[in-house]
Amino acid sequence: MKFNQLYLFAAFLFLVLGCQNADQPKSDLKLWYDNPANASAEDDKNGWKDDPEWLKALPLGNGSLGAMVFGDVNTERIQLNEESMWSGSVDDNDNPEAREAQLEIRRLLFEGKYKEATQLTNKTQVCKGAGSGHGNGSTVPFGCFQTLGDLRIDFHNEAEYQNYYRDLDLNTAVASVSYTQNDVHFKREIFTSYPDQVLVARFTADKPRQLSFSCSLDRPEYFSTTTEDDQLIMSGALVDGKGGKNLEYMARLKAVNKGGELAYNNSELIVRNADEVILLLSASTDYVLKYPEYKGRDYKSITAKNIEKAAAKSYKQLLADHLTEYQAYFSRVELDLTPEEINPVPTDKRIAQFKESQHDNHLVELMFQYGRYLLISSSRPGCLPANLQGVWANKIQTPWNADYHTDVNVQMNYWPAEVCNLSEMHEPLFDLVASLVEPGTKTAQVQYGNRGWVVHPITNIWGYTSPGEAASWGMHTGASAWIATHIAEHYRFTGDKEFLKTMYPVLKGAVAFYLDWLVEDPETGKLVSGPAVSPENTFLAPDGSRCQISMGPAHDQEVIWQLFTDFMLASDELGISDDFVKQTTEARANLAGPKIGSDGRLMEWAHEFPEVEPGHRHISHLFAVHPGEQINLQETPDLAAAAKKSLDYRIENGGGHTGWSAAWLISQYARLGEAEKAEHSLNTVLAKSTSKNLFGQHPPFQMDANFGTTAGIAEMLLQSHAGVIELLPALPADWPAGKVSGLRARGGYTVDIVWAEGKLTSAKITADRDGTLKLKYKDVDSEKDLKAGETFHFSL
Ligand code: FUC
Repeated sequence: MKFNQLYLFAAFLFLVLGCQNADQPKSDLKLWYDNPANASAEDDKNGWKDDPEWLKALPLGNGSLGAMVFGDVNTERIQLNEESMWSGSVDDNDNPEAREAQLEIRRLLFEGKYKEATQLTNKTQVCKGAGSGHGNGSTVPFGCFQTLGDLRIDFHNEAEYQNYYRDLDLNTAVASVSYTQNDVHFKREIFTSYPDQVLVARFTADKPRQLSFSCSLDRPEYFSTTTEDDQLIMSGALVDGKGGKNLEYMARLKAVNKGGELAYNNSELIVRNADEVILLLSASTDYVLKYPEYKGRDYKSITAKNIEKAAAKSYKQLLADHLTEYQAYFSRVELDLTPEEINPVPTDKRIAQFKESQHDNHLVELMFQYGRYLLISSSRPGCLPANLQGVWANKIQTPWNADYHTDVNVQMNYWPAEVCNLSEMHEPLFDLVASLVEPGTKTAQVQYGNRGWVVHPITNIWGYTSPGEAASWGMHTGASAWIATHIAEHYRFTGDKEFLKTMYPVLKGAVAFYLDWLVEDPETGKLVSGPAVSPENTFLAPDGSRCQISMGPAHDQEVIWQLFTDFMLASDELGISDDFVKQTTEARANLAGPKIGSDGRLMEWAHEFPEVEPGHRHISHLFAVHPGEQINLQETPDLAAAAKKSLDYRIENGGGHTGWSAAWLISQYARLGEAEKAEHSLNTVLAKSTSKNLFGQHPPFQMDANFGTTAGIAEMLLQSHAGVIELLPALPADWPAGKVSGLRARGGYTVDIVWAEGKLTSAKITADRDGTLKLKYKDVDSEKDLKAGETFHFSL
């Protein structure tokens, strides 16, 4: 095609695309759509059934306030959440019977009587009472994280509309909606502000006096609305699971208009003929993360003050303060995986196309940054940690109560925090862990007569630390060790000694429990944990019965090894070398370690049992590969090879079939240097476990897949768990050229990497503090002493 023809064609293309909609995405870090989510669709009453329209809505969050924007035209729905909207209450589920039966169970297990031991464990070791209600705990004391309610906006207008567009811009954390109706161009911009603790929604039109609508607030149960001081107020109390009420909550809505009039009645805020309207919403509850009351927050005045303060600011100021705070976190990391043109189709169509193409590197960039966005939006300092659904849920009964599952799920939520340069977002997890020490100490004492504190596979905002209500999953005794390993991880990245000093007693308490819990295996003389499960997995005992309980499952052995290792590091860093540290060091040396089975795979249990479900979603015996450090290519190549065999076998038998499980495989294969297999697992998440709004799918919706995917992509580009910083350890052929900046490495380094034709071209490593940088790229190793703030430029 000659130049002028080419030129004419390009001009024609620009015209077509350009005039389609002035609001088309300028950068590729946007989720965008050319159709709304249907705001009038009813949510399914079944808590476990996803609502397709809700999974098209776009999430906003400031750590405590969550919102899902449907972007519909004639009626808008903004589904609301507040992080502490939990039914339930503090309850005592510790089982004093457990202690007595423990010796007998251990005797049965060491004699190989697994069926009898599992039966006795189900009889004596599980929690007293309803526990989590088998994941349906909204009406039992365990409770359930649930919707705050809905802000519904009715424009009382059924006219046709054109030029529809909506998006969520990850660079600004602002959702927008725009369309033309009756020759008027309408726009909405919505964000949740952390500095001002409000949701802000601005409505504009390109002609005066065009904005007329009514707003209402409601939720499925236990609410009333009133009007006070020109605010629409929804409030109420949730059930305590014991026949009464417990948590109290309030949401306040205020409108600030330019032109037109406002009116209020007890159930509505009405806007007539305005030029511009700003809606401000604040919400809070009486919840406080403090054992044993967990109450006392003055939510009425907090919400009133938030509204008052926000109403005194202009929209411009509200937005500016929000951007300053949000972008300070988000803009730290950039990822560019391809020079290719962005695929100019709406996000829901891109995901559908990916199922076929299995190739869209910009979509991988978007997913990577989306995980960072969701963590910032659901886990700000001073807030509760991200739960199974982050901070977003539209039901009263949410799957698994949207609680904090500590047998992989909440840990996965925080795998991106450090490496993806969002260390502050880790803090809510440490607040939760620290708050579990008191109730966990009681559980350790009552259930087992042990020192220290313990948590099992589930917890909630009411300090639940007892086992679950069924042995098959409820007897995960490695949970507190696993969750406590986040403490030293935070320290390895930040070097924050004050943090380490503050959390040392928490770490020590976790160690104390296991020093009392571990017993010598009469066969090997090694220390083993049990009665315990390999999370939620079942084996066939020699008598053919299906069992879960054993002594020394690999998972427990590995998380306890990591906990002891972390405690020894913390003690060393703080200059503590007392008897307790000595005991811990000896105990670690005497722990039963990872073993390779006769088929060359890493053994999941202390004995080689046939698996009931060879493709099980949990890969708990591979904790030592990731997120642990006990097994790695550098120091334990044989165990690493066995681990790879276990992974391949799991997948050959259907493993990785839940979003989080496939996401974990990305990091596992990356740690084993298997780039193509890591990318294959990534593609599996994108193709099979990703909703139209890019929310992860278990199914149902579960957010850990988002966080696990973001962490997995980082793990393919940078690793630092084995004492060296490894550049591009698992770079797939599909990412031949690219760059990443702002990733973090243990030892306190910020790392930028550029590559082309599948090879490293350069790297920049900046040190937070004085130290010796150990760097590795393929078989090139280098070492360099760096001063705090100094940057090392590495190239081949
Ligand atoms: C564990 C997992 C399930 C689910 C639940 C929230 O029980 O085994 O797959 O993710 O947590």
